[in-house]
Order: sequence, then C-alpha cells, then structure tokens
Amino acid sequence: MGFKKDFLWGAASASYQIEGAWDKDGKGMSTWDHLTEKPGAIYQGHTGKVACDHYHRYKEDIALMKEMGLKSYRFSISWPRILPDGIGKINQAGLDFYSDLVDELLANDIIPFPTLFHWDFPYELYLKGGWLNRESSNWFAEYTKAVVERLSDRVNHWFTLNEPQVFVGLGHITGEHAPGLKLQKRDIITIIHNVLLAHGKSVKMIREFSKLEAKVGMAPVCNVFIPADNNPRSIVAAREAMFSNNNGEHFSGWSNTWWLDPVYFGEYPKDGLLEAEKYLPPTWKEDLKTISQKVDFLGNNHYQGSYIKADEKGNPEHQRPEIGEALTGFNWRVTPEGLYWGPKFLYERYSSPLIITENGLSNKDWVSIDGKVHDPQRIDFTHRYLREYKKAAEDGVEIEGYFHWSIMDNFEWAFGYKERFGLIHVDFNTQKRTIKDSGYWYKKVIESNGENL
Ligand code: PNW
Repeated sequence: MGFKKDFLWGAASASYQIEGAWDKDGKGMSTWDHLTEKPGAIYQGHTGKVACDHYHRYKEDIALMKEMGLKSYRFSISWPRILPDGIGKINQAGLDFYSDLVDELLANDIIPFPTLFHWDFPYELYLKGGWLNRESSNWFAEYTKAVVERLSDRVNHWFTLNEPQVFVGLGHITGEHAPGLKLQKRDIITIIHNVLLAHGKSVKMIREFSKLEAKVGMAPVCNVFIPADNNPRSIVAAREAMFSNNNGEHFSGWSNTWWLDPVYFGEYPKDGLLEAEKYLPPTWKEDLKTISQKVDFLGNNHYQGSYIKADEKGNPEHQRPEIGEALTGFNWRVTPEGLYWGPKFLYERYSSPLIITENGLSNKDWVSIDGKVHDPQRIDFTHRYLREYKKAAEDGVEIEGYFHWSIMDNFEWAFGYKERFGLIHVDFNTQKRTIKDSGYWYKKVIESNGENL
C-alpha cells in the first residue's frame, strides 16, 4: 500500500509571493508591502507589488494547474485584501477575488485548500502592536469569520497559519522578514502565545461558521532529525532531538514541541516552561484550552533535515555536510529521508494524519534554446523525497497529501526573485509562464498516484 486513493496531490503558493496588485481594488497595506520599501531589506530592492500578477492572471494559472493534473491547490488569503485595516470594514472586492478563484478551481476539478495567514500581516494592526498585542488573536478570529462566511459554502479544507516559526523567528527576532523587528525573549514568548491563541480561535470560528463540514489544521515547519545510520541508538537520539526544547537562552521559536504540544495536548512542554513560564500571561493555562481545539490534520513544510548519529553511550553527534555534498540553489541540504522520519516521528507523537504542505528546491532555472525549461535537479530531488514519503505511508503513517513548493516561480521574500522554486517558470519581464520539465514529470506521478516512483 502506497498513497491512498484520494491522496491530495498538489502545489502551493502564498498571496504576497504571487498576487501582485498590492494596492488594487481597496486592498490595505501589509507589513510586507512596508518592509519591501526599506532600502537594503530585500535582494536588489525587489518587491511583491507585481510579482506573478496572479491577481489578474489566475485563470491562466489555473489552466496550467489543470494541465499538470493537480488534484488540489494550496494558496493563501491576503488578510489586508479582505480587511484593509485588519479589522472593521470588509473589502468586498477582496472577497470577490478569492470567491472567483475558488469557483475557477472547482470548475477545473481542483480542490481549493486556503491558508488564512502566510505572513502578509495588516500594517494597520502592526501599528497597534501586531502579534505583541493580546488582541491579535481576536483580530485573527474576526478575519477568519469574514473569509469563512464567504467561502465555506465551497471550501472545506483550511489551514490557519503557515510556518509560525518563520514569521516569528525571521520577522521578530532576526528582523530579516516583515515586520523587521529584533525583539527579546520575553516578547517572543508573548508573541508565540498570541499566535497559538489566534490559531485556536480561528479553528473555533471555522467550526462555528462553516457551511460545509470543515477540515482544518496548522502548517508549521518542523525541525526534522534523521538517524544517520540503522543503529537503534541513533533512532532514539533523533527522536529525542525532535521533541526536546532546543531553544536555549536565545529563544528562537524553532522548537517542535513548543508549537505543537499546546495544539495537540493542551500543554506547553515542561522543559520549555522552565525558561519561559515567567514570561507567559497570567491566563496561560486557561488559554491552552482555546489553543487545543481539535484539528483534523497536521500540515508540515519540509525542506531539509539534520542527520544525527549516536555514539556507544547514546550521545548524539550532529553530522556535518560532507565535502562536495549536493546543495540546492539556496545552499540547503538534500535530505530525502526527512520525508520518512519527519512524518513518522510526528505521527508517533501526535497521532495526527499528516499533509506535507510544502517541499521543493530552488534553482536558477531558465528557458532553454528549445523553449523548454530543463530542471533535472528538481525532478531528482522530488523523486527522492517522494519515495521516502511513500515509505512512511507503507509503514502505516496516515498521510493525506503532498503540496510541492511552489506552483510557480515567485517572490522569495528577502531574496526577491533570485531563487526559483516553481514547477512553472515565470518570466518576470513578460509574465510568460512555461511549465518546467519537473511540472510534466509531476503530472505523471499524479496520474499513476505515485506508483511509478
Ligand atoms: C517557506 N528554513 O519558508 C515558506 O513557507 C515559503 O513561503 C517559502 O517561499 C519557502 O519556504 C521557500 O523558502 C521557509 O530556514 C523559510 O528551513 C525558511 C526555512 C524553511 C522554509
């Protein structure tokens, strides 16, 4: 048994990375619109103002998805497009866009799978303190309700948050992402708590207001540790590394348990509480009841893992990359076994069906002289990762889907348009789309339901 019959084969994107139309039809400003105005913040001063102009070209893009045989499409909704000030007045034109997008997907037999928040936070709410303000969870709930009331007669798959680790860590600790802050541990603990609360309240809203029976989850990016050999001690060491609070003095927010134990167990992990409890709000225990709403699946973005080997005493040794080891355009490692061990360890601990919500690699692909885009590395990368993912399914891990990152080349945050992750090539001067070789390869994978891997 490999991938189940109705497995969701898809690809993913995010509003700020593809839509463009940054100030069209009443859209408010996001913290990403704001950060990209800052000199030096983004590679070559690139912005998402136009990006792939998907806002105007979504029909053409969906036709390409159809051509590639996608079963589902994971996109995100821009909060300030729906609520220009983040709260209060609803912008109907913003809702119309997503409503039309959903109709077009359904007309092409593609299941819409929106994520409510993929980092484009309303600038007006940033002025009110952003995620530091305890009210942020109520703001997010209000926004969720506006979206669910409009789309839930046709949409029944939802993700609340994309990679909270990254928008907290890069956005609020290192300052490389919006809103570009460099805060200290006390504030970070507060922010994580508010973000978790926002997730919980959002799930409640979806359950309460959805017209169809909704399935919902969160899409974090987890640290994945891979046993470097078959020694059972290495497996134990890798599992321990995955589920210990490895934040240390500099609370990076990159802890799997700090994010997931509250959602699944209604508890913060004890080892993390030792250092963080003093910063939590007095209501934190009560809040955990809201945070731990039942979810239907665990989304997980996975790019690269780390290898761990245990010595005779069981002490973990982190394996360094080998000389000459394969690296992606981003210099990320190629670690296919992460798509076996990540799902396996996560499933053991949280017993939740899993969906890989992102996986892929960047390269500097170009259109060749024959008019095609040849990207053998992307094919090989995806092939290797999917084989491991299939093995997880064969081992009894419940997996429901796989979304390749990304459907098309797009605005890669602080790296602008330097890195290309797409299955579809985009010429950013002409907006011409070309399905890459990997896109045609993926089509065959989907047609055979992964039998050919
Ligand atoms: C994800 N890391 O970010 C995001 O969800 C996407 O929007 C983004 O385009 C994609 O991955 C590629 O970067 C990540 O440090 C950022 O391991 C950082 C990491 C992983 C994912």
